[in-house]
Amino acid sequence: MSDAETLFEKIIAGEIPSEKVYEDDTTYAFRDIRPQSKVHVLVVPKTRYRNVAELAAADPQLLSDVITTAHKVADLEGIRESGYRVVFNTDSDAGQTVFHVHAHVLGGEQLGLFGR
Ligand code: IU
Repeated sequence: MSDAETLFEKIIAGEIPSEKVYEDDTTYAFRDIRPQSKVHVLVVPKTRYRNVAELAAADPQLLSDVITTAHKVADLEGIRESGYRVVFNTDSDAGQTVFHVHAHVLGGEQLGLFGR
């Protein structure tokens, strides 16, 4: 397993420091080190799957937990009313770099359009 694959497991285990926003039995949320918007939080399931497609196929309940945590993060960050975006980058063309599925929660300002 490459460092990129094990990185988020180390963050969840507290072996690599992170700015935790929320944690429960199945998910962990922390601030992205290179924020793309005023609020940029990553939500990861504590069990590793490569991407959201694999997670959806293997454990739909856990995918639901990740989504629920993403919206909880929006509440905690005070952006539920103003709006926010939840994104799963999936494989190469989407620019996925860490192959431990994670939802990006983005907001706190007007976001740009999708695409290139
Ligand atoms: P992607 O969807 O795989 O491209 O997103 C990976 C994100 O993980 C990216 O936004 C990085 O800034 C972020 N990240 C991090 O927060 N902490 C790290 O140690 C590393 C990447 I490496």
